[in-house]
Amino acid sequence: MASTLAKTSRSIVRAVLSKEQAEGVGARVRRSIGRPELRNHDPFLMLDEFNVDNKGGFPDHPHRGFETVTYMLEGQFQHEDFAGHKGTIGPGDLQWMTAGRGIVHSEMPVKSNTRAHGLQLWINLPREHKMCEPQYQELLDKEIPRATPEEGIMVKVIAGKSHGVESKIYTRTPTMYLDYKMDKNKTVEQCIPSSYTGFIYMLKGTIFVGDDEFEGKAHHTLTFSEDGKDTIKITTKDEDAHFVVIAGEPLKEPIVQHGPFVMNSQDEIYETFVDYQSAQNGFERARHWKSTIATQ
Ligand code: FJE
Ligand code: FE
Repeated sequence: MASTLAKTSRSIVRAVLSKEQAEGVGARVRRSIGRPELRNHDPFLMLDEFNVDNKGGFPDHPHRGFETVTYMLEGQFQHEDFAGHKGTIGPGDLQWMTAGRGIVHSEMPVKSNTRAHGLQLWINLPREHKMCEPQYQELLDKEIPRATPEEGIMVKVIAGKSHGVESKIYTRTPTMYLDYKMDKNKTVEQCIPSSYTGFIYMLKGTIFVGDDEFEGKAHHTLTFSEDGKDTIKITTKDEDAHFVVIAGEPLKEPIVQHGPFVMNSQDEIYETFVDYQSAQNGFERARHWKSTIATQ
């Protein structure tokens, strides 16, 4: 009886290592969600841990139908879009961009810095929000609330809530995004809505997850069981650990992706090509636009 009562945590159903690959222009990414073994982890489309030196980046490119969430770990990144929205994000800062009906932008490291390191998550939008007006939600490191379940466990609450602390990021697709730093020899239980799919992406150290203590190491994605349980138990042993917990409500809608365009049908993808090429229906400003940051 006691043993069945103790089995409250979700478990890890798979662990996948992300090796570095080339992406963008001269950039290196470790692709988590979106790699062949981890396709369409509804509602998530992609998670990249990126490393870009001052010669590389992600010059002028479009998006439609989803959100890009950029979270910086080290260094500085500049962005500029076709509507004149421009800025720099540094270590610990967050840019939550809803592309909606259309954004064309450029994402480049600040040239004087040697390395920009961070995470970019792509979250799919539900049908009724795919063509919404683009929106940015930007938070500096110091504006992101922290939870400390106990000494030696620090959680930055990027989206959703943890241990009574709630983020003010508005999510059109219900999403939880937590940045955990745990000292060695700690245990924490994190609530996760039972309908959410989720995973952990490991940045540093080793953790042991669930009642059977599945071992997870740096650069691995650990996907959660979908068993209706509403917590995940995480333990550290002889190493400190740094990881993100990402979970969300699956949309359960058809996904047709063509690179940076993610819609519900092939027809909508064709319409998107036409809209982008003829600069209409959200891409008006794409005509003749060139960023100033992609070419120094
Ligand atoms: C993109 C190829 C790309 N991962 N991580 C194709 F590289 C991209 C793209 C990114 C990206 C940008 C940042 Cl800042 C961080 C990334 C892929 O921009 F959108 C397509 N379609
Ligand atoms: Fe982009």
